[in-house]
Formats: sequence, structure tokens, C-alpha cells
Amino acid sequence: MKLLQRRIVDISLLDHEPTGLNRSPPMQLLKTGAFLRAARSARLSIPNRRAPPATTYTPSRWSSSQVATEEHHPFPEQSVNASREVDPAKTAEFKNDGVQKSDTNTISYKQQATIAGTPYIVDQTTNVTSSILGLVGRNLYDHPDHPICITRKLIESCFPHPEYNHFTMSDPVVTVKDNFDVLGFPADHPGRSRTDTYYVNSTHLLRTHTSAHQHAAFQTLATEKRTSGYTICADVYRRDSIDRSHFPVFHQMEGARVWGLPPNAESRYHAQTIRTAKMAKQLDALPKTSIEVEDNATSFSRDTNPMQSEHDPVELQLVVSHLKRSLEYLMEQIHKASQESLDPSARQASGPLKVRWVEAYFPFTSPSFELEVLWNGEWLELLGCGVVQQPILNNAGLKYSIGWAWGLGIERFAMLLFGIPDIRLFWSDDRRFLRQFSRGKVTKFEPFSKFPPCYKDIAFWINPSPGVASPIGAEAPSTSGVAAAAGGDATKASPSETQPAAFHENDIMEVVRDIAGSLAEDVKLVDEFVHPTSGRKSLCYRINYRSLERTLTNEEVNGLHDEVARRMASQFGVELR
Ligand code: FA5
Ligand code: MG
Repeated sequence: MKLLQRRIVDISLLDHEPTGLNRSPPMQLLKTGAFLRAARSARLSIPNRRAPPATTYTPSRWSSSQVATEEHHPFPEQSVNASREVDPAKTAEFKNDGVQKSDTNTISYKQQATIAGTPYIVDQTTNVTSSILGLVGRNLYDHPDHPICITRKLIESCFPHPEYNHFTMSDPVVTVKDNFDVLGFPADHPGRSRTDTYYVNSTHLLRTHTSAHQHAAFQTLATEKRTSGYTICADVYRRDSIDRSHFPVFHQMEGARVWGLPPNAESRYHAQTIRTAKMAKQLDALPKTSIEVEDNATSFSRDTNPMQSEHDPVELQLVVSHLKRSLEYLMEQIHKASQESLDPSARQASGPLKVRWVEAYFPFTSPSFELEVLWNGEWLELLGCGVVQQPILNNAGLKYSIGWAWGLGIERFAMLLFGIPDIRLFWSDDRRFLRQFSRGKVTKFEPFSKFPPCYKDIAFWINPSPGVASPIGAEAPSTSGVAAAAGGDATKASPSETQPAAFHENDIMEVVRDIAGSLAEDVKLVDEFVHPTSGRKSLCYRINYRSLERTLTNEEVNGLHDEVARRMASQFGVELR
């Protein structure tokens, strides 16, 4: 019963404007050669297609500064079972005027959703809401004066053309297959759960990471002889906590680099010898850095972080060194840009950059690593990376290649670069925020004012069955330890739909987000209590309402809070206390 309630999309919840979320300003005119390429890339990133026939999925087009025409379509067509709406009459009303607007995304219970101009059948798996769809198509990474775009350009400059092609992917809808299956995610990985991921329907979802495009991007590398690497930038979506560093949409960049075997060698052995020598030379040619790096992930232990059996140990070491050195160079460039924006006394006070490598786990790389930076006295995770699982390269037509891949959160880098303290600010169209930034420049963010917070608590009993799923101190399910990639937190509650938790923390997050939008600054569990005789559990969450742009009235906050309570009771059957 509970499960059914969760699965149903309530039309009254879906058909209202998102609160407090704003649209971005129009694209600026771009002038220089690089910017003209970027403009072309922006144009190409907009799909200009009719609804595809019933069972054919047309993958989104690359927008690339290196893809000259829209006819050049580097992705081979894939055929998967897709639930796309097929009524061509319906497609006539979809806007396709060259600019994706968030009001082109709609969802209507029991009928269809339209996302980035493409219609989808809605089914029992659907859990996207109109407040989330209101954020689709903003393409902040394409607005040259926006900090997300400035950060993206800076990162791309560390992975230069022609070695690397740079792509953006504007359509966020991907198949479950591309987001999870082809990357080797186990069936019970928490990232797959409807509590953690926004499903459009049972076959399509809002991508949870840019790795969803890895397979297709490797396929382009297999055919493009001039380049050996790429970066991909895109918006990604996760049902997650609410606080200053989490927003349901954020931006990721993915990078990869492969080395193929040279053709025409006398033998495979000879080809590999030539390749190994080339790799060593390229490693040597990477720019030297002088940052302080602590490396806690140097051995590839069979138990915790194994190398793949297909790989030659010498080549593996070269790939790992090339990966780490490339990313350390990126860190140094980010740090330099950030330092240059400070006045000399602030620069001195900020101290040296400290980064460290730690072991990690991703289903699609092995060995795997994370890069962390010491920030405000704590280690902050910036990116995940590793040596690409060989079957992924093999399946993409890169059979004898070896390579690395990384994925990073642009907001995390942008917060470091510009000193932006709250992730919601990236979505603001307040001129006091936007006018502080301009293309090609890193400037420190000047807070324009701090408006007062307003805390409200909500306490409720949750149903005890089927097992005590507690957001605090929950017993980690069997997938514990594989929660690192693409969202999904195994410590929060049951990850599996076959064992639905009585209550999942992300459910209250979603309700608050849907009602209060970016007026909710954070939501925290502040009390947990089990009734001594009935065994029922009570939870108390504290919601901090605060606008970044104005002072909220008591009346307004009470209205929002009452609606949160009403929705929690009606949608999740909790008993309010
Ligand atoms: C991934 O998403 C992997 N796809 C990364 C990857 C790619 C690994 C290629 C190996 C090879 P993860 O879920 O850890 O991993 O996210 C990657 C980065 O995105 C994090 O290091 C962090 O910088 C950023 N990130 C993750 N969650 C959030 C969030 N809620 N808000 C802002 N940034 C986030
Ligand atoms: Mg991670």
C-alpha cells in the first residue's frame, strides 16, 4: 500500500510553477573564434527532431566545438525498448525555437511528460515533478558570464584540443541502460532506487551523472582518429538532501583519455611495446606541478582496489600516473586562478593548497580514486576517477585500448574558485549575483546581504514495517560500500524497491523541495524516538526557510510549512505529532 502511494504521481503536486526558481538571462552574443565555436556548440546542443518512431530511441546529439555540422552525427543509432509517445499530432505543439525554455517541460499525470521537446509516456515508475522539470533546459554551462560556464571553460583549457574534444549534452533524459546497465551497476545499487533517482518512466530517467554518455563518447573515439580524449559537460539530477552544498540539479564534467594499439605492428607484443614507450613519453611531457599532494592510493590491492587482469602492470602504472598528474595540473590551475582573484593579504592568509588521493569504488573503473581538497579545515571530495573497465571500452569498439576516466562536480570547483557559499545561488537570476561575473574572469563573490532564517520543525510517526528504516544509524544494506557512484546513499534507508523502507529521508527532501523550492536552505533530522511500548518510531525534522534575495514573512513560511505537513501525511501516510 505504502509502495503504491509512493509510485503515484499526484497531478495537483505537479502542475504548479516551481517556487523561487528563476530563469537565466538570454545568451550573450559571442564574438571570438573560440566563442563562435562555443556558440555553434550551444546551437547544436539543442535537439531539433520530431518524435521518433515507436520503438526507436534516437540518442541526443553531441554538441561539440569540433562537430562542424548537425548532419555530422557521431553517435550510431541504438535501438532499445523505449516508452516514447508516438502521436505525431501532439508533437506539433512542442516548441523548438532554438532556445530551450523551462516552460517547454511539462508533466501531466496518467498522460505524458514533455522534456526538452520530446514526449514520454508516464507510468508507475514516474517520479519526476514539475518543479524539477522547471530546471531542465537552463543550460547554465552555456551562458558565458555565468560562474558554471566560466569554470567549465577553465577546466576544458586544461584538457586542450586536438587531444581532447569538448562536448555539452543538453537533453538530460537518458535510458536506464546508458545510466546504469552498460556501466555495470549491480541490480541492487542504491543509485537505481526511485528514492534517489528521478525516473521519467520505467525505461528513461534524468541522468544522475555524465557517465551516462560514456559509452556513446567512447564510440566516437573509436571512429575519430585525430583525438584520443574528451570532456563532457551536462546538468545531472539526484533526489538528495537539502543543504548549502546539495541541490537536486548540479553540473558534472566527465573526462576520458585512451591509448590504442598502433596499427601495422609486426605483432600484438610489438604494438604494445610501441604504445608503452609512447605513453611514457606523453607522461613525461605533462606540465609539472608544485602543489602539495598526499597520495594514499598507490598500491592496487586485489581486495580493495584491484588492477584488471587484462592490463600490463607497467602500462597500468603509466595510465594511473597520467590520470593523477593531469588532474593535479587541473587543481593547480584552479588554485592559481582562485588566488589571482584575491588581494595580497587574503592570498597570504589562505595558505597553500592541500590535496590528497584516496581509494574509491565505481562499477565502471578499477582501480578507482577520489581527489579531495582541504577546504575550511575539512577534506572535500572534488572528483572520482579510475582506469576504465575493459569491457566498457571493448563494447564501444575500443577493444585493445587502455584508458582513464574522471567525473567532477562543477559547483564544487566553482565554490572554491569564486567563494560562492550556497549552491542555490548558481540558480539565481538576481542581478546582484549575476553582474559580479564575466567571461574569462575569476572574481571573488561579494555577498549582497544575508536575510534572516526561519526554522520550523515537523514531527511525525512513521509506520514500523517492513523493518526499521532509520535515516540515523541505519544498518547499511548489502550494497553498503558501493554507494559512491552516481548518487544513492546506502546508509539512508533501503535502496531496493523490493524491500521498500517505511520512510526514506529523500521523500521529505522531495516534498520540501517541491513546495518551497530554493526557499528551503536546509533540512535536518534533529530528533528520533522509539515509543517504549508500541515500538513506533517518531522523527523530527527541522526545516530552515531562508530566501537568498529577500526577507520572508511569517505568514508565507507558515503557509509553506503547513503544506509540507499536509503533503507528508497525504503522500506518505505518516502520522503528524
Ligand atoms: C560519479 O558521478 C561518477 N560518475 C564519477 C566518475 C566518472 C568516476 C568517471 C569514475 C570515472 P560521484 O557520485 O562521486 O561519482 O560524483 C562525482 C562528483 O560530483 C563528486 O566528486 C562531487 O564533486 C560531485 N557531486 C556529487 N554529488 C553532488 C551533489 N549532490 N552536489 C554537488 N556536487 C556533487
Ligand atoms: Mg563520490
